[in-house]
Amino acid sequence: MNIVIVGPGAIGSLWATHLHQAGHQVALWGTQNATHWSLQCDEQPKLNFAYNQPDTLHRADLLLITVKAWQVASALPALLEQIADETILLFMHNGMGALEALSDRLAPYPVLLSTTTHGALKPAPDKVLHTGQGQTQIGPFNTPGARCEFVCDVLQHALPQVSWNQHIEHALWQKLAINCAINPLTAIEQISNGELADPRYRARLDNIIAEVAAVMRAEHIPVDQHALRATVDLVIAATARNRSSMHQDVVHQRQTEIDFINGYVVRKAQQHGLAVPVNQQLYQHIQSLQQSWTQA
Ligand code: KPL
Repeated sequence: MNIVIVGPGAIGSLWATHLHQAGHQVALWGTQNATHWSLQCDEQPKLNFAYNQPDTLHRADLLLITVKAWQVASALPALLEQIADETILLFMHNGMGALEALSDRLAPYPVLLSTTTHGALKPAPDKVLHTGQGQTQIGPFNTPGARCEFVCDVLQHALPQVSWNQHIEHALWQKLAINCAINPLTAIEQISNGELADPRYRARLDNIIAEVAAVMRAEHIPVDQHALRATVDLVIAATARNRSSMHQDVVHQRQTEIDFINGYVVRKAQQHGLAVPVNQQLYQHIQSLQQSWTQA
């Protein structure tokens, strides 16, 4: 397939190298001023990719869009102008709600959503490290997307395990709950994921998950609150030495994904008349941190 990776950060670069190795024609689309880009995954040979070449968009069968949730709305219009109506759009990012305001514009295209637990790190612009084996789920955002289950096999062949989930929003909510619990707390406290196992964080983690579970129930998303809470502890243990993406964003004073993580929960809670004070407080804390950098 002709595949363009839009926003080749750590996860995008990981998929770029694996899809290339699986025999696909892969190109990159990003913010650098370049026409070619090379990438090396772990100790594999360096691979060369076309970069920001409009003809790669014109003939793309699949766009794998790995920009952050808050970048989707600004990146998408220019891309849509350059692709064919049959081009499949597959989004892979933390958080939810990035496509809500765009669903009319996306209606003609087959659109897929995904969530992955692979770990990746980009220590240099041309280097990506696969730091943890994970799993990927993909599923449809709209009716044309529901006919694209074969994309699951394409991805599975390149970087297993990949499964098709007809109700991908269920998996996205599960991941959202995990991010609501781990990301803002690690960012505010400036701690690694593993430090959240300290008993002093237990009550706050319990409350975050109880609030998210209440919103999930209101949204008719199946949820077992105790299992979800246990999953958060498993992720904390499995990623103990990692710094969460929001912690890293805060350290580097970069815009975070808070609007699409706890912010999304707060907006959904408001729609259902639910109070989510702990998520609201975390949302406001990260927002005020962000504002302090832009005002400085
Ligand atoms: O997705 C993550 C993130 O950092 O954004 C977790 C699961 C918390 C791992 O660090």
